[in-house]
Amino acid sequence: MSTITFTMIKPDAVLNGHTGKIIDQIIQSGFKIKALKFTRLSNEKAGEFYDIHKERPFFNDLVNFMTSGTIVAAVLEKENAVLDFRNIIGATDPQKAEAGTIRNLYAKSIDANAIHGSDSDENAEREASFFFSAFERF
Ligand code: 3AN
Repeated sequence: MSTITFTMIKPDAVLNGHTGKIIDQIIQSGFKIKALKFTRLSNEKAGEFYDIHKERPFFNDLVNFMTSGTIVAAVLEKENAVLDFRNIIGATDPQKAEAGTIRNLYAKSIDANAIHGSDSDENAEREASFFFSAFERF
């Protein structure tokens, strides 16, 4: 059964011109793009998106970084989408990300780590509807 995941190409990767290569890698890995847009997060929206990390010491840096420039938000569909996508993006810390993963190829540091991927089906749904209406994702 097809399931969805949600991704954002983060400001560092967009700024460094990696958007096209990253989208191509996602498609070549078997994901279907259901919705896609270039956009930018306001402070308020980023705070809401990362609400689960509110108490973490890196929360302010994370919000500042994620609002610093253009991002690319997308809803992706595939069997086993959440886990398969986390496998192609690699570990949160790019130093620990496996060779050939998106973070291994394009990320510079743990905060400027090129790309986001949902961590559960429930969060994928929440995050996708945070950026796209049901009509846009059809
Ligand atoms: P992932 O994006 O791999 O699911 P999360 O959800 O634990 O990782 O963290 C969300 C984001 O917060 C990460 N993508 C990263 O940008 C940032 N982050 C996580 N852990 C740290 C950390 N120890 N120091 C700085 N930033 C962090």
